[in-house]
Amino acid sequence: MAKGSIVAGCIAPHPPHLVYADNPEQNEPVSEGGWEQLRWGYERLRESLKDVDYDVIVVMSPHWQTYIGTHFIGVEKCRSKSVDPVFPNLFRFDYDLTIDVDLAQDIHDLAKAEGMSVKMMNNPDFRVDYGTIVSCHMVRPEWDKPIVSISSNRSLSYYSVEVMQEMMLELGRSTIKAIENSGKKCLLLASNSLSHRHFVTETNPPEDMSKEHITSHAMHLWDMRMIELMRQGKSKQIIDEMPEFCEQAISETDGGALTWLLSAMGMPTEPATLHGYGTIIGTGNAIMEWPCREWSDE
Ligand code: 2X7
Ligand code: FE2
Repeated sequence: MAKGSIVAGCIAPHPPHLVYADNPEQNEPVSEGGWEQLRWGYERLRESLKDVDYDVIVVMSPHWQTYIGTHFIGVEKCRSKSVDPVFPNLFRFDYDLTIDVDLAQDIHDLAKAEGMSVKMMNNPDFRVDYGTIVSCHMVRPEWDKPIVSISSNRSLSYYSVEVMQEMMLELGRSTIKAIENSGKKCLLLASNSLSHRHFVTETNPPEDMSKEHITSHAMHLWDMRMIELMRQGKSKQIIDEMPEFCEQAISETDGGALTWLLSAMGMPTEPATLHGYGTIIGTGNAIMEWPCREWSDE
């Protein structure tokens, strides 16, 4: 069997506004559009992946928060309605998805063997979080690929950003080992915004783009700095600057997804492609792709 691989690693932000603005049939609320820069960015990412052959999407979301270890959905079929607890007016989405339980179990087992605290989530009534759903929907609206859904262990809240990063670096190494053993081609998604300071009131209508902008110049500077580091392939520097980024930009990378992604890809020095950047209720969001399939092994 050929070794499995990562075809691409992406940052795929998940504000429910993006699905709301796209008006897919699965979502109840109806909009007049909005957040086009980001939705056009997702279009460019989908175009880039159009002819890429892959078997499974592996996604980590900061909105499935677990406080004792990292959890993996271990139920093959998940079907329900997902309602965003903060934006029920924007996101009431009927989902019907398939989990690649074998790959989830393999990542779980390898991480466990490395001493990590991990758990398979076997509750058939579990409601999948909106971060996982929005990122997967925006990347692959056909819903024709199984996914591996990984929780965000809030080790930053419990311990520190350094502990969070050590754990996510290990989880990334276990993830790539499991993928290689599986023989599968995988698309990896870190489902998160960059700077994460948001407005506390909503405009009427929510898609009024005349009110949308970054919350502060400092947040803008942080977002641009991180995007430039990604575009220059400076993964190690991103890891080194993560403590300041999480603290000063209240970044949603605090959930560990970006650290996990960079580690699984082997800390790439190759440049990432920026497909789009935009703000949502003041938060900074970048759609990035590391096209690992184009890198040679030599
Ligand atoms: O989950 C989110 C987010 N990360 C950023 C902005 C708005 C809503 O939801
Ligand atoms: Fe979020």
